[in-house]
Amino acid sequence: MKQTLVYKILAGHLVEGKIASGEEIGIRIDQTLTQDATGTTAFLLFESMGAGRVKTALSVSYVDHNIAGFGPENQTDHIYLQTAAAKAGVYHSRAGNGICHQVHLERFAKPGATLLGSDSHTPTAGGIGALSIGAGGLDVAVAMGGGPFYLTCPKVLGVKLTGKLADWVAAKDVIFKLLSELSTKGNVGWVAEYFGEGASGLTVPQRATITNMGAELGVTTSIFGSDEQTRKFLAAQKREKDYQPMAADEDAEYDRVIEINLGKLKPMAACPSSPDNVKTVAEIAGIQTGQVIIGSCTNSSFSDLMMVAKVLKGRRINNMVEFSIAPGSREALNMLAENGALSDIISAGARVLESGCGPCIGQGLSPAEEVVSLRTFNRNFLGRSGTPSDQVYLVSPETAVASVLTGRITDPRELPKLFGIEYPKIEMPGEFVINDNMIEKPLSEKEAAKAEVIRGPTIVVPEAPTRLPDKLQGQVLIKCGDKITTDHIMPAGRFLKLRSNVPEYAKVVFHCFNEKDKPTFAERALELKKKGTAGVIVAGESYGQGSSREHAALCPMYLGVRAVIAKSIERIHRANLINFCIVPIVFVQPGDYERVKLGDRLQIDGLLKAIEGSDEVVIADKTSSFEFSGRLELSDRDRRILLSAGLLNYTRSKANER
Ligand code: MIC
Ligand code: SF4
Repeated sequence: MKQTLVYKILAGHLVEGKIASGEEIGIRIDQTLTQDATGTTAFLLFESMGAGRVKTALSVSYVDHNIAGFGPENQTDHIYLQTAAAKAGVYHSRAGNGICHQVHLERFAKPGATLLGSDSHTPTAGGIGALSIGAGGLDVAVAMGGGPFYLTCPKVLGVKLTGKLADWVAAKDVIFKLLSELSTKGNVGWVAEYFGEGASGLTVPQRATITNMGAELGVTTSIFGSDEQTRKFLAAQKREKDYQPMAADEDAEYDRVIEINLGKLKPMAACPSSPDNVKTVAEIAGIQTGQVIIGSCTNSSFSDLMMVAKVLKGRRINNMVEFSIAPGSREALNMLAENGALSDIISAGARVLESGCGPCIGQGLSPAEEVVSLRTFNRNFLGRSGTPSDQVYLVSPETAVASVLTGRITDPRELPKLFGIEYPKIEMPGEFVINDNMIEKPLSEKEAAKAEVIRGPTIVVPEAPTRLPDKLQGQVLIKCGDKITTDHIMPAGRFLKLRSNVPEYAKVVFHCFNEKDKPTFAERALELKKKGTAGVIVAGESYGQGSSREHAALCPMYLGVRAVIAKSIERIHRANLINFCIVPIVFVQPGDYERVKLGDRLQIDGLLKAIEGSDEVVIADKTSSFEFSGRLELSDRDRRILLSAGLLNYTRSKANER
């Protein structure tokens, strides 16, 4: 059969199962990446598995999220990660060296390789032809120890690109187009594979913008083939040896094909507060903006920033706009500094931030209450900026720079008319300026044996889950609606520094739903836990969308939550729930969602038996006196993990068997 590129790479890495959509498969992982906000837990769990040295071809630990250093927690994490990585045989990219996905694309990602990362935007590396998947830290820790990664063999969506982007229309507009058609819901179990002559015309950084934001569709990953563009990029990064051409077979069969004519696209924006709330920029043009930020792992490459510098050269930003740039990597920042473009950006009035996630994850630059903020990021969930009622629009760098000059949302195609600016075509540099001196090499096995791992006092080893009872007696602690993101469940922003301390971080579970002068979710949950009653979360469609943060399972688990009953649950979050022994249950009749009320006492008899071999459980609502059915969408492995009290225990018991 003619194969898609995704299936070729999966088949080449298959260790368990068979390649057919819907089947559970285990694949060998070549590379892993962790970042600091998920990485401390990943490394603590890796250490507690007793795995010693990593068994992958390459593992890299990045520090990019928690770098502002308000209080001792951030640097304590960095020191721990640096020493733990060195001992475990892992490369370590230090704070300031850049955002994990950007740096990985530049320095490490390889066409045809598998990459598992503890961050949902790991598919950025799909821009170079790597099969790259985001997962929870514990799954990554297991892969670091040489274990396979298990996933449902996906369906493949072919995205056929034709034509060529017009001037001022960007790669970001391609993914906006797709988000406007497919939305952020209902794409679980799919991957997006891009092909066609339009795809061949896109550079690797452009492709990476598209695969990065595929995360917002909720697909398992997104990928482009590896071709002449890929070779050129790798050669310019002095890594041509990593190049190999990769493509789907001609006439490969896709489960669905969508065609996008690049030539017909217009500048677009994701309006507040969801990445799929897409409109054309022309439709929203004229809205006053008070903040513009260019950065994040989606749109902060050297080429993006060069375009911005060329537009700004000799000009001044609008006096009512606060403008910042956060280059994605130190490589990009350094090159802008060397060629003078940074000076053009600074002279125009930009504030230059560190190379890191920064405002994308609410680390500073929260807008004022009424201010419209334009960002080249990938997520605009309400409150993620740090301002609870924020109005964040996601745009391309082209739209951002046009708007920073006018102070209003501006279609960049107006720039020639408004300011006489011609579209600056940015050629990919023939050679990037390479400087890896902020990437620490791991210690040799001999040196590592003697090396100490420094774990400071703000790092607390997370508690392991306990076994599930056969008769689950619980109470509904919260009833939420559709599209609850992991940002709702576990806020980042000013709480991000608590990632290495679950008892502290757990205090802010569902923080955005807590009401003044009323007990918080955490207080109510702990009260129940003391009485031996399980906490239950009830939710609508697409529960747990967004990030890979396993704290959205780990912290509720710590508070005594044992089940989530929702209309649907997103892939990474669902896996995290199982890994931390919380049972994911899907309403068989979506109408039952309406009947279950906050505070209802629920009972499931024979839960363990059901997990062992059934696809359904019967849930008795003791308060409202009715029963309803819940679906258990579990693979055999999921069942074994739940019955072993979570992935860590399961991995340990498998190791003991061996
Ligand atoms: C995000 O963009 O939400 C993050 C912060 O990068 C997360 C990871 C995390 O919460 O640490 C992600 O995308 O997985
Ligand atoms: Fe960092 Fe934002 Fe990218 Fe997440 S989406 S990795 S917070 S830059």
